[in-house]
Amino acid sequence: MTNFAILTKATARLTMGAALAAGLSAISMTAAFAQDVTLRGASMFDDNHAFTKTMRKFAELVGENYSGSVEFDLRLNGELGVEKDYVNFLQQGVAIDYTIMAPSNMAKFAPAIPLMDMPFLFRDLDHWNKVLASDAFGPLEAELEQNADIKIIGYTGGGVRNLVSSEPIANLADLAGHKMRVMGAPIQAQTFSALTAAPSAIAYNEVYNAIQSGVISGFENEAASIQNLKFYEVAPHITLTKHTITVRPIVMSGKTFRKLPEDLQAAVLKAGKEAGAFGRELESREDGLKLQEMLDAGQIQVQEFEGREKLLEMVVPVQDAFAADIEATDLLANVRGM
Ligand code: X1X
Repeated sequence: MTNFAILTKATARLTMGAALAAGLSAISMTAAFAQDVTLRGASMFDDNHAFTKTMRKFAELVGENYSGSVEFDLRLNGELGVEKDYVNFLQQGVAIDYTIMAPSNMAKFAPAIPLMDMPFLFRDLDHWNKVLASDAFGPLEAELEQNADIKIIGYTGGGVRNLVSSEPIANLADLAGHKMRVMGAPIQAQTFSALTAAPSAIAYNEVYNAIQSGVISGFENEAASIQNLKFYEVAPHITLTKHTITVRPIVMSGKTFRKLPEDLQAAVLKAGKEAGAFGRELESREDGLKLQEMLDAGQIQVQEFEGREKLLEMVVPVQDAFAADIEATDLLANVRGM
């Protein structure tokens, strides 16, 4: 199969998903007070991706902790769209009940939440673990719940985001003017602008095509997703900027959550927390292995970024200004100090 055929299939899957989901008006839960409940989830990936495995684990754990009847209807491969669609559905309480979502894809409703996946926030995996084991992000969760009626029930993630490009990027000189896609939250574009790149916010399901047609020269992503969606076909050069260790909330629509019986709510909260721990261990363990698999298969070329420390210096003022803007200066200081 040619790359073009793969692209056509994958893009059609992701693009049609939004339209399909918008047409689904039936609430996923059979009835608020009935015994049988069906919860619909969504994943942009197939069964091999850590997000999908984490959502399968979530379903299994809810089943173990709840004596009533509950079914899970997890739609894969972007059948229901991409994260920027999911956030609308969750906020409105239609089409899906739960998913895993990048904080930067929820900025539209909760401007402060992208602080969680701001580039260069975490020093290393230990720091990331420490922050996620604390309640440092509590105020951001509260804002999301209040503004968007979306509830964070656990945290997964653990992938390391790097530059992914059609041409090699070795240093700051190569990065200057580099046309790259970033997620929709303003802090993402601000960060990469400060690093002298030329970022633009493009929907995830348009990235492959935009690189293939030369509209952009690359983007940034973690190994699990590069491999799952075959981005290496159009962008085989990985530069190890290691700028983000992902934080990916497992989220549920507040409208769904409130309709669940109390014992099911308790099971969902417990399972969300435990599935998050499962997913964090899985993705952080697999991250390097997946890079190696792609390298061994001749799908990617990997290089270090010369002078990575300089990037850290360049983004600090952007981070400080963002935190001041969302009145989270203390929160940022607390995270940095952990
Ligand atoms: O860059 C994106 O929009 C996506 O990248 C990966 O697939 C995931 O981290 C996903 O959550 C989303 O952020």
